[in-house]
Amino acid sequence: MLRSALSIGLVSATVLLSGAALTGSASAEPGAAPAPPPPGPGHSAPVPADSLRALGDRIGLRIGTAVNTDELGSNAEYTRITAEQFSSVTPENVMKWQLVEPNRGTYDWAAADRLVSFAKKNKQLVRGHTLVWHNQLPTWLSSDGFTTTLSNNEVKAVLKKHIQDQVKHFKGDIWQWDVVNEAFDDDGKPRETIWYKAWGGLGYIADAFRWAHEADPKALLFYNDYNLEFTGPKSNAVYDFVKTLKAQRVPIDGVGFQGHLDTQYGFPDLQNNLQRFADLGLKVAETEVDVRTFTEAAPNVNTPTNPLAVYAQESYWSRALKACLAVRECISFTPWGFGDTYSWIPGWFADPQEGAALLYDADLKPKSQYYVIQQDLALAAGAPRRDGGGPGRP
Ligand code: 9MR
Repeated sequence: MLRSALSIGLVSATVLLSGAALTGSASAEPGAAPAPPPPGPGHSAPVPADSLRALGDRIGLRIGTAVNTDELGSNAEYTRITAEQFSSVTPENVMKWQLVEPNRGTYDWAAADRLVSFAKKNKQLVRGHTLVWHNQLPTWLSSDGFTTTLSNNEVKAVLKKHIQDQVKHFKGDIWQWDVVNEAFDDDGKPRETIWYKAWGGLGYIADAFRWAHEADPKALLFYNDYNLEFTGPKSNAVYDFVKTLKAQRVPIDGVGFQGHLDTQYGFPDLQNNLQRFADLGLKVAETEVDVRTFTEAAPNVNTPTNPLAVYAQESYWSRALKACLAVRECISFTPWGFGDTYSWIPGWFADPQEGAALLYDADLKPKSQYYVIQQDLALAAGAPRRDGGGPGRP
């Protein structure tokens, strides 16, 4: 049913476009609506009524994607899908410290700026990712996130400058900032990163949120991590920690649940975790969802070894979305990219091989997982309407 609705949607978009191209100046008749601009790199395309973004809009839920900025603009199909299907974008890499300040004191904002301007043209909001992390740091600062040649005072000074400069650069353009990413280990202990060591504890996190808030008081500020989906030592530790941040009036607005799921593990009690964090007075979001499964060896890294695995994947996608739908404070649902070719999974989980984790296949064709999500959104009109505001606070 929805499959055919989708193809009808695409057909009408095509008709609309070719009609505009054919009529040209004829559309300048008195009273006629102006022809929509042709889709292309950086140009806004008409949003199909059955797209994920249009369906999510009906209940105020932003459907996002991580974006590979090398493909955006250079790959027409990738660009079209980014514009048509998603109402929020997250730079997969280009706002990370390693990329914005590869040489100390010299910023390169070019790729991130291009994404922000694409988002404006396409009426999308931006999740800024990420200000404080132990990965993808420039080598002048640290090659592993745990050791550095800088003194503790220098580390503190460079983090403050980094946050102030980056948040000011994008001031007014960022809806949600992942201020701090992955500060806890799976056992619930703080990760002993260069930040932890310089501060002698987790004090860097409150400072980071305060500096970010000063630089852009309207941006929503998030703590972001993986495996918060499951109740356990990590999720409990982060829960207790953000509760103390709230008690200390640190300007934290939300918690991001990355949602990197795998069919070999049971589905987490995600809704319960989203709700208990929301009950602390926080917004929540699913920020990096993918659902991996065992796949064949290279070059078929996105072909599941078990043909039945797709049913587990469909179920996990659906339940991950429904957990967000059920929690009013869940303001965005963001898969970590949309084409299996661009996913981080096959490269990272290669022994044993896993892959096929996203909603679109290696040829950028929607998979059955896409249609499940589309149908869930189409049926979600009765879910609580949410208001994530944006950019900035509601
Ligand atoms: O998808 C990102 C990949 O291209 C990078 O090589 C990798 C480096 O660690 O980071 C990936 O994105 C991560 C995100 O920034 C934070 N959560 C985990 C994501 C997957 O590793």
